[in-house]
Amino acid sequence: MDYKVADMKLADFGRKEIEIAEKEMPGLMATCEKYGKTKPLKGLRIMGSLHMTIQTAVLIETLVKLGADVRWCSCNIFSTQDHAAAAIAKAGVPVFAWKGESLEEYWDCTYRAITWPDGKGPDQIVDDGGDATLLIHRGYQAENDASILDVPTDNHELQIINKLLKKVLKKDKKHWHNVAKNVVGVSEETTTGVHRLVQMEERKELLFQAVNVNDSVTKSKFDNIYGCRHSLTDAIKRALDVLISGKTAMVCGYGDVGKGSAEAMRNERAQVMVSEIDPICALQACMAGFKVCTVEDALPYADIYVTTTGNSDIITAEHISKMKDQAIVCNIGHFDNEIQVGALEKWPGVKKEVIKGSFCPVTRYKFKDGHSVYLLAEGRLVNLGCATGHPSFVMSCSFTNQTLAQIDIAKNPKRKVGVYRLAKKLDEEVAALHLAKLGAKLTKLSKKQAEYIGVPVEGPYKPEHYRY
Ligand code: NAD
Ligand code: 3DD
Repeated sequence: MDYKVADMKLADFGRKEIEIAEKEMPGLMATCEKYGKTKPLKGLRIMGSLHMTIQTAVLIETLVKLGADVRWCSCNIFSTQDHAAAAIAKAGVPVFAWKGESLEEYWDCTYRAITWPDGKGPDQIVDDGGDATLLIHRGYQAENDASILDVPTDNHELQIINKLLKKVLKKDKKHWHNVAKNVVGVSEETTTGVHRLVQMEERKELLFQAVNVNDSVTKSKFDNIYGCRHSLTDAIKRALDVLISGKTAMVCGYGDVGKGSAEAMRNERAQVMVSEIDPICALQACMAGFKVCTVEDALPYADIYVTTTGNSDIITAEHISKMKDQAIVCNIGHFDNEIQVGALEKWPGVKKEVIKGSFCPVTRYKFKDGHSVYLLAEGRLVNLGCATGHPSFVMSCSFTNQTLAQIDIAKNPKRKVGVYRLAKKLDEEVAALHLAKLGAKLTKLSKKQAEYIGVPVEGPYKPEHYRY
């Protein structure tokens, strides 16, 4: 079977929820309407490594309607919604994803999704966090110098990737060179994945063009802010049914995700503190009424900690050892290195107890002094590990950008290797596609007014560098 999911019996339920989601995703529906006949992705092999949720299922079926030959895996071991995966498998799209994958299974799923039955790879990639892009690039580097796979590392995930690549290398010493040669480009969904791409470009390692979807305004200023504003507290409540009102929350980072997360906690009437490194974001947090301090300052007070930085070691094992009894720690950043889970597991005398399994991971750590702290989703992004992520409407904005990015790559196959963004006009079009659903009515700009402010009557209405 060219798929691997948890339970095909969930397919009908998944289909029902996909149909409901479609009503909330006007941007994707309009894109199917606009391009369904011309099929700009016709015959293109598109592999996706992006949380296998109901909303992603609608994205997948949009890509298929535009003519693509799609294979899919998730980009996180806890984020798959099994009924969505089952519905996609039943629709005939090869998908390799289930909630609660081991890391070995996760990377095996990524390899299976990126490899067509004829042994070849994709023409284009939809990536979220860059794991698919990483597998190709590390495989390519290993074919140039296999010794990189033997460099000692205490990074368990890297050991798993190295082991997988050794297996592939044994079968075909040029596999990844051939795969990379055929990849026209990748569209990257999230902030951390874009950081990885920019670093690869700076190191002159990037092997194909990339479209930065995250920095479309209608992605990061919607998904990252309003999506997290919706899904963060959903996850905390599902995990522990804890009252948030009146509690003290420490939100680490006040970027797009931090802004949405801090607002979410304030909407629940928590007392919200924020940590930041960037003086501008810190000042923004002050202006929004949040107390800006360090994690250390918060330890005697905070009941709930949320990391949102995309950085590493934000909450250390030592921090956790000094937290209040019954404190809750979670991360909503892309990777699981914002909280030092490994060091926490090894903390002298700490006792670990699993409260809930992979359907909504909750783990309790009891310290020698008697205090206990709860860790949600094993430090992985909590909104997809302990809940269902962002709602369909906001994901429609993100995924309309993803679809436009895939069309953009298909239209520019010879574009120089580099990291690109979609035109601002497209950003405005994505926004416009979502207004009617909310009953919003745009004001028409007259020719005279357009001349007065120096913009085209039909837009774009802001300069390229405008910060919303
Ligand atoms: P961003 O760059 O806008 O914000 C990150 C903020 O963290 C910045 O303001 C930065 O100054 C701050 N920061 C960095 N190091 C810090 C430190 N040591 N202490 C305090 N603050 C620090 O990025 P973003 O778009 O908000 O994304 C943040 C993370 O969330 C990324 O990993 C992104 O991929 C991920 N993300 C997750 C979801 C989700 O649904 N879970 C959605 C979108 C993005
Ligand atoms: N992400 C959050 N909710 C999601 C959902 N319901 N389906 C798919 C992905 C979802 C993660 C996105 O916000 C991704 O764009 C990111 O991490 O930036």
